[in-house]
Amino acid sequence: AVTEMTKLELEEWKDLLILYKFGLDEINTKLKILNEEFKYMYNHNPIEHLKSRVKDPAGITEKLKRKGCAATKENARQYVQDIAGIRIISSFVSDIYKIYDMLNQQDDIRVIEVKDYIKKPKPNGYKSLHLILEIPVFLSNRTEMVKVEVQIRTVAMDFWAGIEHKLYYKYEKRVPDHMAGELLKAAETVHALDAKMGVLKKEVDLLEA
Ligand code: 0O2
Repeated sequence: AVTEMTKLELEEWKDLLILYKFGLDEINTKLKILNEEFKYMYNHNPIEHLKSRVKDPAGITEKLKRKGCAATKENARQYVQDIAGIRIISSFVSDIYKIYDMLNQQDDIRVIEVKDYIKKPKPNGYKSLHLILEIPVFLSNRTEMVKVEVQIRTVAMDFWAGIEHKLYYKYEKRVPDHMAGELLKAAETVHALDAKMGVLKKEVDLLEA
């Protein structure tokens, strides 16, 4: 009976979640074009790789609970910004802002929020550029505006975030002090590595110019 219930609940979420899947499809196509055009013009891919996902209903209702909201689809649309999520990994910090500029320029994309955890990292050392975008999805009988959360970070930032995320959940959101200290030191190393790679990239660009 439990699985039947779950199946029924899942059905109810399906029509909402498919909208977010379409939103991801739209942004993914835009990113693919930008990456290919950039490669064609400058012989360099600003996107190393990317991953996208639609949050599952369990994840959405859990987030709503955390925010003190009832688990309705209306609340999900209003309060959960990351139902559709894309994580873009770049080689260089400069690429991150290039991708942001390119998305920001597109007429049909509305940038709702920018959280720059690169200029202002989180106290634990977390770095990434977070964007909440809104994009129209053209359906057979209407147009829906869909929100997509985009996280853009370097390979080094992503390596750090992956480890931190694991520790955070392993220790049930209370990472022991000595480990938090090590993570902060590692975040400084990430910063130093990204800076060094940026300098090397500039030199390579000069050689190629
Ligand atoms: P999970 O476990 O990845 O699903 P909001 O989503 O707007 O309600 P918030 O915290 O204001 O909440 O948004 P923010 O700061 O933009 O963070 C959203 C997502 O960024 C998180 O999703 C994480 O994926 C990632 N993130 C933010 N801070 C950290 C951090 O310190 N370490 C790591 N590893 N990732 C981080 P979730 O749903 O909160 O978490």
